Amino acid sequence: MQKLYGAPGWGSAISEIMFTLADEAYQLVDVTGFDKPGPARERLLAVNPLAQVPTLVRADGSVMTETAAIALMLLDENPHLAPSAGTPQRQQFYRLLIWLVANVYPTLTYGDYPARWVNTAPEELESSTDRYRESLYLWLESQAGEGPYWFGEQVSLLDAYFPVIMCWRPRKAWFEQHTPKLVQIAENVRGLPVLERVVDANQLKT
Ligand SMILES: N[C@@H](CCC(=O)N[C@@H](CS)C(=O)NCC(=O)O)C(=O)O
Repeated sequence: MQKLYGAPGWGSAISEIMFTLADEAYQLVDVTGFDKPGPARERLLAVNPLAQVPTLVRADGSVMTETAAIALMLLDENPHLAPSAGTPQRQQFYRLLIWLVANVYPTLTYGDYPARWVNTAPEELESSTDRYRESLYLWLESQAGEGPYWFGEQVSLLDAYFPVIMCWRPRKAWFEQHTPKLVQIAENVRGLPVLERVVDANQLKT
């Protein structure tokens, strides 16, 4: 069976939601603590030189990373998990999927570990990336529709991001104040009965 390297509540939770929506089995390899030196990091480094989660090792031994790439891979076999090809909504699906990983995720790459990237004033890098991320989420909120999911009644793989990012900085109180539509989508996704196990295992009920 394919193995998903991850840690509860981390980016691997996004992939867990995607796999569960797609009804595709995986075995979780818990590498909690992988962002510090130690056996968990060594285990992850053996399959991904970036030492990031999610990292997926497919049944044939090939390695797959990147939440957006995993989403597109799953979409091949599960076309119902995105708006139909050729529609304006499908174009937005592609756009926002890549937008999230190209813009929001790097703020975490640099902001979560500022001392990795600068020798002086790492706290400035942390706070500037935090502020930038907030501005990104405000824009995303301005693009959101009325729900219940991002593409209305249709649950898509894009929805997998919302319950997880709500648990990260700028955290729940900020999201509730500034991005109520994103909060509502996250809540609706969390409430899908099929996701109950994954939501609990990743402690996504903030
Ligand atoms: N672009 C990647 C980003 C993955 C990523 O940065 N994951 C975080 C955890 S949420 C991580 O592994 N951080 C540790 C690090 O960057 O050293 C994706 O979309 O999967």
